[in-house]
Amino acid sequence: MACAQLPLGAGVDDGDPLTGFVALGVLLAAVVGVEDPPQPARARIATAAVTAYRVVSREGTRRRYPVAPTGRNPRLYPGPMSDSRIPVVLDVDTGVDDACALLLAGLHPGLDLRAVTCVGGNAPLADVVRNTLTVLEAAGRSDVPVSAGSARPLLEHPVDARHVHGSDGMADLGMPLPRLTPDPRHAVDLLKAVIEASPQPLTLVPLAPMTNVALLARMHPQAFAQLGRIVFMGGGAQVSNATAAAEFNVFHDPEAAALVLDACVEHGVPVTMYGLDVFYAPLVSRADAARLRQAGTPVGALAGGLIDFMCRRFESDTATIGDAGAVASLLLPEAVGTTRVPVRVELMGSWTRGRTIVDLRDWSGDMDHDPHGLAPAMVDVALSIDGPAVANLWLTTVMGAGR
Ligand SMILES: [Ca+2]
Repeated sequence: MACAQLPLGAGVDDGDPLTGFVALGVLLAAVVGVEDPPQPARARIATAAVTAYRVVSREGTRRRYPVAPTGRNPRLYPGPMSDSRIPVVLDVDTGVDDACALLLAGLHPGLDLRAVTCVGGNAPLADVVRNTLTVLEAAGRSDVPVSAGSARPLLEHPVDARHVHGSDGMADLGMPLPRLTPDPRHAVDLLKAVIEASPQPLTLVPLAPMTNVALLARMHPQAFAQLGRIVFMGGGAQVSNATAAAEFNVFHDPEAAALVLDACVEHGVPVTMYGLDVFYAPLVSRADAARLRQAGTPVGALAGGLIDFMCRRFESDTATIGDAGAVASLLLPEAVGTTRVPVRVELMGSWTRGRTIVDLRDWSGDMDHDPHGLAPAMVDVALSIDGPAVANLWLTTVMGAGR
């Protein structure tokens, strides 16, 4: 039956006569038991749905955004039918899994990596910058500017996670120092410049404590407002790691995370939280790492070394690609299930500071007697994921690099 894959959300309620007709036709076919249309016809139906448009009001302006089959805005979820690459900027604290994310962002043909900004997190800032340049050099992406940003959180003391990521922050692979050098601009200035220079709205992917992003919001709010979307790795609805309550990135700069969510509300920037509820699901194995090394490429050697390190570190036959999953979600939106719900960051609390309060309640209840009310930040929170699909996207991308 065709109804399981109907693009109903696209056409029925957006007032568009074409998609409305298509959706109605397919619905009628489903009701009367007509067989699935042949593949070319199905493709045309999908194409018609994804290219339909509706007017969306944002910040007092009226823009025309294409409407995806899911009813979601394909500016945010371009999907495989998009003809153009997705312009992205990564903010990183490289970091083993940041390195995995940089490889995917730098190598996948569906992404246009415009810049990378660095912040202290998994390792001290100087190590993060060096590691980031090392990865981009291995990926052959010397064209991507890399800037150093904040060495420490807004209020919290600087800490790192070298006990997880190795003494150099990136698996202690003994790689030679990169020949690439960082852009002299501060990360916030680079972010502003890249955002303002882009003819399309950029997708910003913070994979670290959001100190740089918070500073951008405060120092250059007009540039922040031009962002097309933020997809951040951080937080968790029901899973934590840094403490019993909180995830590492948000815990180490909770003020920055709260400020960024607040700025997204103020400026109407859509925001997706790729947190610990899905973070551990995309797994690659020691056998995959061996295949990567056998590829005989700089990318294969690096990627295989990263996975091997994490397998040994956690005494497991598999390792998560971590932050790379957030990047993969841009390319495989259908593989990551999100729910739009209110989110707050706990800034007080004896034992809960840095926790993301993801409001999963049924709002049909009595909200009048909730003294907190609903959080103003509506966030697309990733709650389910097709881990193998995401892991496979990463593997095939890095495996094919440099051949
Ligand atoms: Ca990270």
